Amino acid sequence: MKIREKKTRMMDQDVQNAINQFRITDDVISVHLFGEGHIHDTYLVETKDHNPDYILQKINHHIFRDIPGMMGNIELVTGHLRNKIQSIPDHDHKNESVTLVHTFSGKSFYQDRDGNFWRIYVFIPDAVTYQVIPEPLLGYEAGKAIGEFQLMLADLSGPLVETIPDFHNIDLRISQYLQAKTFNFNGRVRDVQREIIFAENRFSNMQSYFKTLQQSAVVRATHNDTKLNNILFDRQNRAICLIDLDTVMPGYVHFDYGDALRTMANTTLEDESDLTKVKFNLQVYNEFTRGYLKVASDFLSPEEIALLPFAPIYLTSIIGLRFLTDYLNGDIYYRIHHPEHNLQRARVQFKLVNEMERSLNF
Ligand code: ADP
Ligand code: GN1
Ligand code: MG
Repeated sequence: MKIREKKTRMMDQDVQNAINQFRITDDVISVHLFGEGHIHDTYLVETKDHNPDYILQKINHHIFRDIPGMMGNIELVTGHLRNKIQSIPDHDHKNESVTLVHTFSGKSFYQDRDGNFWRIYVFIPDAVTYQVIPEPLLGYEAGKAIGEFQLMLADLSGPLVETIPDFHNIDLRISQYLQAKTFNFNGRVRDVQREIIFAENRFSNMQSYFKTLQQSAVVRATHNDTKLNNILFDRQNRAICLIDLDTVMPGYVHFDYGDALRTMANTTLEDESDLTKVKFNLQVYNEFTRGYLKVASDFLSPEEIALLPFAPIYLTSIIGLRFLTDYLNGDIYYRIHHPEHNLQRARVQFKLVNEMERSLNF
């Protein structure tokens, strides 16, 4: 691969060096920051013929502590998904999986001299991601896609590493929150009294729900980060695939179902500043559930199905609590674009929880 000098003159040396490690045969013509993820530095790498383009990511290794383990998971999962998809009779481009590009030494990631980790995926062209759902039927498509993802992984050969241990365990999230509240970085605690009361009032319900999941639900290979912008859609709004496979690990289907609805059944953005716009969209909830159960009712146990209704409240509350904790910690986890960003995100989640509780009768 040759990087054309003129157009890439301004390219960061580290980015250029990272790209050079991977098996890319076409000339790179431009590299720029891309997407709306909160965790990694993501770049679109365009090549001369766009056949293909690539997604380069500097992986956040403060959050993901076991990069070889995580990349091993992703290799296992993407290989398995590709085999499954290819075995579907007359499959079209509608069903895809992300594809990793390997380094010249055959690895799925590259670690540079500063200790940073990089990886490259083939860019899936003509795909759209949404921050807010454009129409309720997209919920149906997304529900089916998440059900199919779980179904395809049901016979995964080999165990998955827990890339972030206890990711959706409320006990862990409460203890991290309490630590942040006690430390009280920048004295922010006094500004968030209402949010503190709202969250703490829900702790015991969330803890009992999590305990019930541990007692009655099946541990499966789940995605664990099924927010709307982690699904690619085609121009006809059919789901192409789930992306962001970093948190694919053992979990409960309730995490995927709940996190999807946290974003899809919200009538507005995750960080909307006008809280009056935050409403729970019951039609999307119904469409999503219909699509999900169309696939998942074949493999879920009756106990698992019975535990689905509280999952959107659990996930929205836990993500709200994590945003609040990060605000109290002085914004060390999620990428923010202004000083109150995490607080704004937390407030949206809590408002949505309120709306969900009313609509779903909890
Ligand atoms: P983060 O963990 O930071 O959210 P993601 O892996 O979700 O990072 O990637 C960020 C964004 O990059 C996605 O929301 C999507 O828009 C885009 N993206 C990631 N992988 C691909 C891909 N293979 N093809 C097309 N777009 C992609
Ligand atoms: C992060 O990686 P991204 O931006 O898709 C986070 C999720 C949160 C989400 C909130 C590894 O997801 O758990 O639900 O932000 N991912 C990680 O938008 O913490
Ligand atoms: Mg993402």
